Amino acid sequence: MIDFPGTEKEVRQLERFLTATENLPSSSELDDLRTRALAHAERLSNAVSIGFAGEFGAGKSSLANMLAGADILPTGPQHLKLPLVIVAYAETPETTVGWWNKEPKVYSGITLEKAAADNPDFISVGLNTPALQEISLFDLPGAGALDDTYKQTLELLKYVDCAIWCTNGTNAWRETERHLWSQVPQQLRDNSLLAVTHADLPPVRDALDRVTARLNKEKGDMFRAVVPIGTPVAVRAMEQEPEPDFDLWESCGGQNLAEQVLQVASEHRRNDLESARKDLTDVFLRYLAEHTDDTPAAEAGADGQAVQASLETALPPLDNPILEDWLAAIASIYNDLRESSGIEPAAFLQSCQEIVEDFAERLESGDEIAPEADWIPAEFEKATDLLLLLQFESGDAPLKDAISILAQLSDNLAWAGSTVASAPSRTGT
Ligand SMILES: Nc1nc2c(ncn2[C@@H]2O[C@H](COP(=O)(O)OP(=O)(O)OP(=O)(O)O)[C@@H](O)[C@H]2O)c(=O)[nH]1
Ligand SMILES: [Mg+2]
Repeated sequence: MIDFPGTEKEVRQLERFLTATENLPSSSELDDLRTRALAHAERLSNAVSIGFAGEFGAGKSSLANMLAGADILPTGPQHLKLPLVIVAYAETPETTVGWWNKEPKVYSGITLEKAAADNPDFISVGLNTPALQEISLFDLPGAGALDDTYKQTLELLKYVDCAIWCTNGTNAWRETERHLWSQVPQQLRDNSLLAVTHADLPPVRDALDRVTARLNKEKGDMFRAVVPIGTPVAVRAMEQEPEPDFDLWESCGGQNLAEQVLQVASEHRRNDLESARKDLTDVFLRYLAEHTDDTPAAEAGADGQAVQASLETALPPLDNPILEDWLAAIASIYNDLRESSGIEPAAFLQSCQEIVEDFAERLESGDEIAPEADWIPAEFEKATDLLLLLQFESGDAPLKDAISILAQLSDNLAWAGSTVASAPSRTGT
């Protein structure tokens, strides 16, 4: 199982940095930092984009449909002429018609034909498929060897984080494809796969070992991996009733391809997260410590851990009574844990649960948190249930889970409580 890392916490920390520096006197250093923080936040808020590129009819749209688990993109020889089509997440199905230099237009439902008639630069199809929250699919128009479409492919590849170059296995990885791909930046090549399509056709299947061996030798640093795939067979395998034919899914290359795509995308996300975290601790917080008064970070010095620990308290505006009460409550159970070596895990979990339950009740009134944080009380309710369930598990894992639940809730409160308009009056001053 490939783990796709969440980014909510880092995005909130970046947003807090941006809020905290909003009214500081402008300087070129601060402007640069704010631009950098905004870029991190945008990157982490968007899905990782996977581009499907290749020559005409190589099997790009079929493969994108297979990964989307839906027959959205037209395939085959006489289909509608389409520009770049993005398949992305949306709460309700919709089709956005986009241009590089003017406002987009949105139609409800999936209407590729109507969208194409507007002659757009790109079309974005929104589907309510949870996986699309992590990964969006960019189906590029086919690249031709002898015309300008190959330049268009190179241009469009600038918008994707990772790419799958589709090459038809009957005549795989031709000179024209090599020529185009040799102009792609190394960074994208490091995040790209070479998919050998039509691997289900007998002539390709029979020569597959030889072809993949040749491509693996030739690929050098141009692709991370070579992945053969018989797309229609993979689709058929997944459509079997009452359950997918997993053996067929594996033997036609579907399983390997899906895993490789997820792997590339999750690694990309992890790298983005790491670079954001590094900037948060090494740059953004340090800047705040130097340019604002009275933040704990001012004394944190070079100690990375102290800096990280103070992130939660230093970044939000400090007028946050519910967060202060919460942190005091948490500190008291951590103290109990530290002082009594023989404390039972179940007893610790129960204390956590009681505190979370108290705060869930306190949050219900809604007047201690910002109106846009109205989803936070439900998070506390859910955490109460989870902490109860953890009491039935054994070993150290439930304790670690409980601590990360508490950390997540602290983070929620740091954000939710710091923006409440009524907070100052509640202090009684
Ligand atoms: N047997 C077999 N047929 C495939 C495979 N992949 C695609 N096809 C077929 O090849 C034809 C072209 O596939 P598309 O997915 O439309 O290719 P494309 O690269 O999107 O084409 P353009 O957008 O026109 O450049 C269709 O008839 C597909 O059904 C495959 O792995 N095996
Ligand atoms: Mg296509």
